[in-house]
Amino acid sequence: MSEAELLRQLDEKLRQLSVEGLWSEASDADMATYSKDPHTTVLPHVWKWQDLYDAIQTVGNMHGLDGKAERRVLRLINPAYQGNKNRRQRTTTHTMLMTMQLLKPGEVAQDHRHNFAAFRFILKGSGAYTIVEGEKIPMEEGDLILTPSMTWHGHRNGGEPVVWLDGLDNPLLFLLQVITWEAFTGGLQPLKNDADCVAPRVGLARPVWEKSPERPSYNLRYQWKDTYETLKRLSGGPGSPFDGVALEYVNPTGGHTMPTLSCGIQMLRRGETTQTHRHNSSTIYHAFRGSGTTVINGEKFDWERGDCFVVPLWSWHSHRNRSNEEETILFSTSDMPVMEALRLYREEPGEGA
Ligand code: 1HN
Repeated sequence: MSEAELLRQLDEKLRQLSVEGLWSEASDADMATYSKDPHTTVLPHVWKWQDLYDAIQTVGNMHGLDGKAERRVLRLINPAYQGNKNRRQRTTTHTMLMTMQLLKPGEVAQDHRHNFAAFRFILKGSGAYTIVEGEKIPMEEGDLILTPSMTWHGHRNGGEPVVWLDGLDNPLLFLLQVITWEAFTGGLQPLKNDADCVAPRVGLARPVWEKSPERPSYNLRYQWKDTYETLKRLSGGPGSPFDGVALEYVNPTGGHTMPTLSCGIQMLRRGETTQTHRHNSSTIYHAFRGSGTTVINGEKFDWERGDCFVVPLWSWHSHRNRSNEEETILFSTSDMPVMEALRLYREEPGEGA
């Protein structure tokens, strides 16, 4: 018997024993993804505002929230994951899911909680609010609202149709096989007294009778007027060479927005082009104001107001505001806190940076 045939028989026997030699073909293919640089399956992609907005309006005109779905949500699927059989693996990046949600006047999105973290970034409309752990959080354009892991949350709308983006870390928790989800039973969650809310504990003037371990580990609402004011005031300074006037939404201790997700907002000033860099965290962007071009591994991706796009991990990228008249503002979310917590975070400036 030839050596190849002997090996084939051995491999077959090993397969039955649920073991495999590092010499087998399958392992060879696996080894090809080991290299000096990280290997990602995430593809860069742009989702156009008009396509998403038209689709969510169409669904909104077709049915209400009762029965059909708990949330009227459109999931942004990375082209690389479009073919995945399991819906849980049809995600925006390997670690994050971004969705667009529409809540119409008078609608109630039922309360639930889960161990995956989520946030909302409000795009359009006024008069809706989210209840997080009994705290009523108004949703206004440009606000960032968090629903950290295991917080009860539901949405209500007493105003105009409201559209927002949700960002979630559920693909990561799915991968870790630790996902949990539960519905709130017995109607709607009750509202808390003001004195029990997070909001009066996370500013720079805080209750003296509460010490750090008792303080909330998260903020719930970052209002657009404050965020924009900060951007404007810093816009006369140098900013980051890679991101322009870039801010991270921090938690009350100064750490990342949430343990698994960082949220950011950046202004690219008129005509501003950033320097190229790369890092092993992935980012999902939303063009909140203005228009621009992001070069990802040498390929140009144009985006306009309202578009969303993905920059996969370890890809070289730089941003440009295409307008010489208007500032551009990008909202973003990234899985950087995960890499950092695991001591895996790496970043590199591009040539000439
Ligand atoms: C979810 O619970 C919300 O609470 C939005 O508004 C989007 C996408 C996947 C899984 C759960 C929400 C979601 C979601």
